[in-house]
Amino acid sequence: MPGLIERYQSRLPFADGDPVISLEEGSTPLVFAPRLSERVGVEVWLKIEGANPTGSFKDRGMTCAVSAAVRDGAQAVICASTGNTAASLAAYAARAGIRGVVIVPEGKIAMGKLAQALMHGARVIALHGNFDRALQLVRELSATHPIALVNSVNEFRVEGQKTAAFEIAEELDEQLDALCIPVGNAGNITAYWRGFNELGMRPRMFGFQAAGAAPLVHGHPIEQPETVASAIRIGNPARWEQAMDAMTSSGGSVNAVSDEQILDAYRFLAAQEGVFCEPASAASVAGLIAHGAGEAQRVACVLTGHGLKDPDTALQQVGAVIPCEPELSAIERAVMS
Ligand code: AN7
Repeated sequence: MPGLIERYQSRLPFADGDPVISLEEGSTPLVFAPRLSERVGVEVWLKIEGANPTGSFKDRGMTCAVSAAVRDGAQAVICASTGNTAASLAAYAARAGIRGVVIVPEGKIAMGKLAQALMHGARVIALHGNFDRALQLVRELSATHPIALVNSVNEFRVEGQKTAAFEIAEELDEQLDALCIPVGNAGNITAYWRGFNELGMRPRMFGFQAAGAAPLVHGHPIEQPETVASAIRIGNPARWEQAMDAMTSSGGSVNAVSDEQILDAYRFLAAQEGVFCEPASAASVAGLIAHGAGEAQRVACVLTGHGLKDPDTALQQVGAVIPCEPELSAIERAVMS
């Protein structure tokens, strides 16, 4: 499959001959979820964004943001991140042969994402502060230094991420009643809404935030957001108004889900659907289970990142392995009991 700039060039702000930094992102599976559909009583499809090259939806935005940065002559790119943007930036900067710098909240990003950022050769800076403070600082820094900011405040990120809506539309023949999606910094819900609008579609947009990090639900920024879903541990989303507009003008809503509900959906998807996503991604399904999706009959849930990103949380949720002596009788007992 071609990368998404190539696949959707006529709908993206790129011209023939522009540099394209791609890892063949996009074209991710949209998988029917029979057990989840039965549980909630509507037809549910899962958009598996963990199948992107670095394991999250961020690659859609990053191919565009880094390609544009290279086109504009940037020698370095920077972001604040709860982890996935950092991993994606690092990979695309490596691919482009430019410097990558990421600022992450110290001790608060999942192990897989940290490993990715470091392996791809980015400079990883651990801030004694949260994501919101990190974003504030990189905005100030990039305003006065020749370093391109590729958080989703960057328009190219939203442009790239809207292509996921195009893919869902193609696969479902534009027949979709509602979209369930986790909301952190609110770039992705903004992007999906833009994508659907460009096709003349108006599915209800249901955004879900972790209860301890739910500024849009409470209507004010949260000073110290907390949740097991570290990717969406964000208290002051950059695209606040656009996200609210997507939800209200589509007839959707924003709701909170507890960590317990998130983890229940996380385990359910892995054990009952064979789909391993990260905790933040499971917020979309937790929200559908807890709050429903209005009158919708056909729903898509966006699973934004791969479960392997966060092995620590996974291992805390499951039983222990079974130790065994290397003898047939022992293995018989272990397997059959
Ligand atoms: C798995 O990486 O903000 O509402 O810095 O990694 O567009 O922010 C990640 C966000 C959902 C929320 N699911 O999307 C970052 C970062 C996963 C994520 C979100 C994120 P937005």
